[in-house]
Order: sequence, then structure tokens, then C-alpha cells
Amino acid sequence: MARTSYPRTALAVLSFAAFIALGACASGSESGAGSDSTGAGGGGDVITIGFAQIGAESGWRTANTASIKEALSRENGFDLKFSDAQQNQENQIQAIRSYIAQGVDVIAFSPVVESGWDAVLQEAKAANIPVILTDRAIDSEDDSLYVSFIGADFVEEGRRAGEWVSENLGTEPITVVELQGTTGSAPAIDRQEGFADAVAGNSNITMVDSQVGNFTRAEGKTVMEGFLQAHDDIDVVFAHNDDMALGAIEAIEAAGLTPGEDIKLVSIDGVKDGMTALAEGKISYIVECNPLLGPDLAEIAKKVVAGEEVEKRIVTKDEAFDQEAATKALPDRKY
Ligand code: GZL
Ligand code: ZN
Repeated sequence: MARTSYPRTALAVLSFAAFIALGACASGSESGAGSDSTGAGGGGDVITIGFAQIGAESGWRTANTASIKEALSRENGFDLKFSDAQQNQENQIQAIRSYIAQGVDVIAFSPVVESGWDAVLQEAKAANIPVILTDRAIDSEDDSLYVSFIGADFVEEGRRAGEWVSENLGTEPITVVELQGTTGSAPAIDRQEGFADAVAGNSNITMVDSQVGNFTRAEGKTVMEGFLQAHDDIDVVFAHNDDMALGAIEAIEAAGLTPGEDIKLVSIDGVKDGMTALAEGKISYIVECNPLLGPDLAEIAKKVVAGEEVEKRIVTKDEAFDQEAATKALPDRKY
């Protein structure tokens, strides 16, 4: 809580009021005013945090949720309220509204799409509840609506994938199809932009199709089946995440073709199943997108509640793997 100086008499009144409020807090009726950091009773106060998760659409999301639940634990000083929006923005907005109504100390979420958040984030601001973004960005003009955004640079991820394709496969004429993530989501928009920029200069590369696979294996498989019907000349698949690449592999094998030979795949995430397919040579290159954002979120939430300055933007670091690197890295991977 920010420290401000008051005249002596007011201080006496304030500390009496704080004493009452503390009593109220102790009896569990969260005043939402946040309590004194000296914290009567057990060491310090529990931070009540509401997390509105996107869903459980991919291996990446599962690892991300595990990291958040592990970091925002009671023994780490948090009372976590968690919701799964099944990749539906309306559900996420409702979850955020419920956290505001409960008077939580902090709200955090991963915006399923970039736009449409201003109204509910204005309500959080009016309720004096700080908001932390994790994983995906919002496109709001008003960046006072959140205190910090922790996540990867998706344009860079797309660019690294495109650069690898251009340098390693684009040495001869190739046709490329693209499996897009969720329409309107920051990773889908940015990865597509980064990849397109990286391959634009290589006249050997022709993008022949691009459809939405919504980051899931099932939809990645269905879209790839459609690509195989529409094109008899596909050389490369660029998938915005491993799960869609794994779905595409199922479609490619069902069509009697060999992934990694007849059709090469490049994807983003670096989850265990993706890295395994890479080590087996079914995928050719993966740019990692680290899902373990829990520890950073916990640290930022504690700083915010303590009234300390926090970085507005924390960019998580990404590695990239070819088959040899994946084989080496697999045994030690945490997700
Ligand atoms: C990226 C994250 C994306 C992953 C997908 O940070 O938002 O959503 O790449 C996940 O696997 O579904
Ligand atoms: Zn074609």
C-alpha cells in the first residue's frame, strides 16, 4: 500500500479505523481495503488473487495453468480463485466481473483475444483492483488499465520460424500452408506477421493457404485434411502451435504421406509432445514459448500489493530447437 503522510490527529483516527478494518479482515469479511503489511496474527496477509484463464485448449495451456496454480499457492501467501473460460471471451469477462464483486486484491488473466476488454477493465480500475496481464496482450489504447504484462514476443517467434524455413527449406521453390491460432488473439496475429515478414524476401516461398485451427489438435487435423484435399503440392506446414502441428501430422499420415519427408512442419511452443515429434523427425523445427509464467506473476502481484513499482512489460525468453537440440533437451524439459 502506498505510504502517504498525514497530520498527527488524522493519524490517530486512521489507525483506529485501520484497527477496526483489521478486525473485520480477521473475521474474514474482506474489506477489500487491503490490510496493514505488519499483518496481525500469522506472518503477513494472504493476497486474494482472481485468475481468469483462457481454457485448456493445448498442452501449452495445461502447463501454463499448472505453473500458475503452483506459484499462487497458500504456502506462497496467496488465496487463488481460478476460472476456465473454455476459450470464450464472454466467460472471461464474467469471471473478471465476479472477482471485482468479491473484492479480490489483484486480478490476472490471459486475454483470449486482443480487443473488447476496456469496459470490464475500467470497472476493475474503478474498484481499485490492479490487473496483471499474462501470456497474451490486449490492444487497448489506455495502458493504465493494467499494471504489468508478462509474456513472450510473438512477432519474434513467428519471425524465427520464418527465418528457419527461408534458410533451410527455401533454397528451392516451396509451397507453404499455415495453421492459424485463435482469430483475433495476439499470438495468432503476431506470429503470422513475424513469419510473413521473414519469408517475404524469399521468392522461392509461396504461401498457398492459411486457415484457423484455433490452437487445438482436433481443429489442426481438420484444417490439414482440407489443405490436402485442396492442394497436391504442399511442401511445408507452418503451425502457430505444436498442438495444431500434431493434429496436422495425424492428417498427413492418414493420407499415406510421411511427415518430415513428404511434408515438413515448423511450429511454436516446445511442449513435450511437440518436442517428441521433433526428436522423431516428424516436426523439423520448433520455436519455444515458455508457459511457466507463475513465478513471475507471483512476484509482480506481491510487489503491486506492497505498493512497489513494477515493470510494465516483462518479455519471457524463448529458445528454438532443431531435431538434434530437441533430442538433447527432452530429458530435462519441465513441460
Ligand atoms: C502463447 C499462448 C498460445 C500457445 C498455444 O503464449 O497464448 O495459446 O502458443 C496456446 O498453445 O493455446
Ligand atoms: Zn496447391
